[in-house]
Amino acid sequence: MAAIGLSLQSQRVTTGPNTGPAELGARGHATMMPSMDGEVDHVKNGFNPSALLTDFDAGKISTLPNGQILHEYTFVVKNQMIEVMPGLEFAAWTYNGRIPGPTIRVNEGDRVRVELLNASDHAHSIHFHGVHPGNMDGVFDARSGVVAPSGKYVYEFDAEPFGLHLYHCHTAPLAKHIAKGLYGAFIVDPKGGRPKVDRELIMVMSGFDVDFDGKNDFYQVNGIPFHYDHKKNPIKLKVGELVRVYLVNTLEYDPVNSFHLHANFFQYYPTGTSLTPSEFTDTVALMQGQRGILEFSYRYPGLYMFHAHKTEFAELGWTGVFEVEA
Ligand SMILES: [Cu+2]
Repeated sequence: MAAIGLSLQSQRVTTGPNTGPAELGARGHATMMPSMDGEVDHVKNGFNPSALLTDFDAGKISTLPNGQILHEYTFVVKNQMIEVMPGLEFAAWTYNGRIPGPTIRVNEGDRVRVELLNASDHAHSIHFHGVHPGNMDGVFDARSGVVAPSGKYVYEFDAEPFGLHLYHCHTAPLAKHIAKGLYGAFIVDPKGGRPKVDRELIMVMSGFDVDFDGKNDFYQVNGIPFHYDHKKNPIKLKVGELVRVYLVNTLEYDPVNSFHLHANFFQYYPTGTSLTPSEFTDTVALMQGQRGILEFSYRYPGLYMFHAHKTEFAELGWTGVFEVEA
């Protein structure tokens, strides 16, 4: 965390006219916290994390001559100002105008075709996790899917293996390209699907380095810090409902992220590549690129936090609440 940078930002986002940076710094960590009150302008941002929770995207579906199901997507990458905290804008790079990018969801063995149009002023790519040929990997040059400004590329491959995966830009400097917002979830369902649950949610964990010093100033799921706070937009559940969370860690700069569920335990399926859970727990730690599927239900009504079990991350935005109703 960048203390100096954050105190300067805090002056802009939360404090009254008589508060200067020196005073903020002297008042310590708690008052350096940006305000949790108020909402960012979701309409201007072009996306709302409450909607992203369930925004699974199968693309344009058709059937190929060989009988295979084809899912077609168009991704546009562009420079975009995102209001990440009330009054604080961040010079982001986005896929299709949102952070995280679209949640691609297909079945194992389906064909995936993603056309990337580069409307920004830097070269970008999409690097998918999963199994595919080298020229679909989005890493080295124009022949493997690195796209110059105004250029385009089509990534196409069969979706495998089933599980929870991710995609992100893989253009140098890599950390910056990811941290500015170029990442998203890629779900490959097993043939026949996973067992039915009552509710499915996607959560992509990341951070924002708003002063560009190579350290995160805010942490969040689905793009906006503190969004799912109990005073803002808690996630409503019902007692007894079986909930499945697709959890992806794309956090840059910090080596480890985590997820902790309050007053409950969940079945955990690392990478989602098995239908048998490997752990029954209330906390998981994930390095960048790691992901897993959580399943749980609440026995009692109430407000229950979920957050990074790293206090600093939670206090800087990676926190939310399930509001469980009877
Ligand atoms: Cu990039």
